[in-house]
Amino acid sequence: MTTTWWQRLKSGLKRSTNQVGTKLRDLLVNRKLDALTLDEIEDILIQADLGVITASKLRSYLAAKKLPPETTPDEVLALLSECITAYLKPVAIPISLSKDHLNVILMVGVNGSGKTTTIGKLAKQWKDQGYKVELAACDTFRAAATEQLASWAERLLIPIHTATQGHEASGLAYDAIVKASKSGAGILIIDTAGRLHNKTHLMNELTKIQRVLKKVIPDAPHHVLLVLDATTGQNAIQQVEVFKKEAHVTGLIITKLDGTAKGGVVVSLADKYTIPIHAIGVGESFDDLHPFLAEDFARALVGLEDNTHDTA
Ligand SMILES: Nc1nc2c(ncn2[C@@H]2O[C@H](COP(=O)(O)OP(=O)(O)O)[C@@H](O)[C@H]2O)c(=O)[nH]1
Ligand SMILES: [Mg+2]
Repeated sequence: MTTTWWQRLKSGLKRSTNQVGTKLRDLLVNRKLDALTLDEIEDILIQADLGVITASKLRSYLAAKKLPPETTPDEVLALLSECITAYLKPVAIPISLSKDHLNVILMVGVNGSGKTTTIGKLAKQWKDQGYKVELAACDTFRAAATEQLASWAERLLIPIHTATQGHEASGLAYDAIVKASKSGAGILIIDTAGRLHNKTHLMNELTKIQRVLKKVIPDAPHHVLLVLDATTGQNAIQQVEVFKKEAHVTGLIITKLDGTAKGGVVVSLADKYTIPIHAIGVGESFDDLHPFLAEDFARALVGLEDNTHDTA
């Protein structure tokens, strides 16, 4: 199982690994770790979207090591991955769920970031763990959005709360939480719209949804998960800024790491914010969402083999 994940992660991160690990390895062959080489390492890290500040910290970390000339590329990459792991570890936190009450999960993020797909993946995992999962299609702006979520519900044989197109999202959220409470559901996952071009309207809608949820369960939503598309690279930082301020984000899920060389943005997010990174998406199928594991991610990113599991 873990081996399978490591292989999936490695192949999912292939483009980012080429951008970071392969380039660094090529650079480091027969090179001293002098100021020029350190500059070039920093440049490669910036190109892979680790961000200027994080890349500069990693450069300083390596410089402070004063590595002897015989240091091998593998040793340098191992040091880098240890430093990256240290940045990732404090935020690599699984989603906490209670078995004692209804867990209300609000999904937010811009259009196309992967909210609806991620809901399908989470619902499948949680259903498999024995939770009674229900969905609420609160992206009522587009009829297609409801259909997309409904098709996940159908495949998973789980209840879904829907409304007609244009219906007020917060009204549906209220009905859904009332019904889910009555039905004895363990988890209610609420999908939302993501029209960031109308930011004020979107943020008002998200605020209103959170307000009506609290009328029924005062500490709901228990999680506000911001879904970020890794292919947008450093733009993800701007999205965190907006949603963190307005939507009280409690955790991040980063999708589409399989489709980008910009996977370094995950390190940048971990370094800049204390917001937990719960899970990452490395593909479109049910199994392509996995808890975010700091060391695995760091080692895959710099192109090292897994040193904690037995890989053939
Ligand atoms: N390759 C890849 N595609 C993904 C991933 N997550 C979502 N997608 C795709 O991204 C597109 C937009 O996803 P969707 O869930 O509709 O985004 P939403 O607008 O935020 O609800 C769809 O084509 C998904 O299949 C992922 O981890 N990897
Ligand atoms: Mg959607």
